[in-house]
Amino acid sequence: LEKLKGIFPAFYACYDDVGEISENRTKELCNYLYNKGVKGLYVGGSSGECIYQNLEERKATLKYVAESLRGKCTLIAHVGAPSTRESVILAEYANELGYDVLSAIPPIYFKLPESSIYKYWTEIMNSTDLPFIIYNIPQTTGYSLSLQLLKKLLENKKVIGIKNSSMPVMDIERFKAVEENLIVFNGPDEQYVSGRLIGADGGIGGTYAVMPELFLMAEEFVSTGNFNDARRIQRDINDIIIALCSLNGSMYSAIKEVLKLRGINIGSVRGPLEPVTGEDLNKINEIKQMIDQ
Ligand code: NAY
Repeated sequence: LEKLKGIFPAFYACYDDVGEISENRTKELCNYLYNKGVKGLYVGGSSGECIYQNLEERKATLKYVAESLRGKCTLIAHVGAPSTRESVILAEYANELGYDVLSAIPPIYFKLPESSIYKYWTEIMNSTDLPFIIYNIPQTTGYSLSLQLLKKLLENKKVIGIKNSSMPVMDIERFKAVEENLIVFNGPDEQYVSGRLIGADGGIGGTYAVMPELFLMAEEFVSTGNFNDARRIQRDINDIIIALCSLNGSMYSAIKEVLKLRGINIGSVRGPLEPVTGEDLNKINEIKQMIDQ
């Protein structure tokens, strides 16, 4: 399980200039992050704009990432989709491609009982032999993982971890209290250091890929017990996240513009996410400098 401990950027959707999935750009981003030294990637999640892509597009991204990095670092495939049927198709495909681990959000749109959520995750798990990471992100799905459902899910040995994006860091501690060996990933990037101190084994985050150096440094400081420096890096990270979120357009668009200045062009975002425009585009360079310092 060592291969699951550390920094896992949530991989971004990589589009060409007309907004189609780009093989070249996907592979470029893979190499960029691999060369920075990340532990692995979380592919096709929120930051991958999975919610705005059809099945074929999601499969294409899974394939290009596997072709670039399979066997070189740990690849986690997010396969959550509106229907169980599509989620299972993605799970089986990720398995064929050689992904190491599967993960999924709970069902979205309809508010379903825990029995349905249990069944949904279980059917995904039953479709392959791969281990599974629960994705808990109440602020977007409306469902917050209960300890009761977690205990029930843990009867299945395929459940090896949780990607926890809920805001209370205490949730990480409570999940660990249920099962110490469970791998828990910190979700909110603004709380990486606190998440680690309360028990997270590493993190999966939407802003890691635009500033991998900073998260790798924060992790280094935490794991060597250098907490003052860890806190200092967390402050820098939070200044940058707040700046990324302060522009018109979506955070992911701001991130993609910064990446362009860093030499990585992965296109823009898909509607309804809005691109950064006008005056605010001029602020991108300042954000890049905050990262480079
Ligand atoms: C994913 O699946 O792409 C993620 O890991 C995204 C997790 C992000 N949470 C949300 C609500 O989007 O990393 C966080 C988030 O981007 C970060 O904390 C900045 O707010």
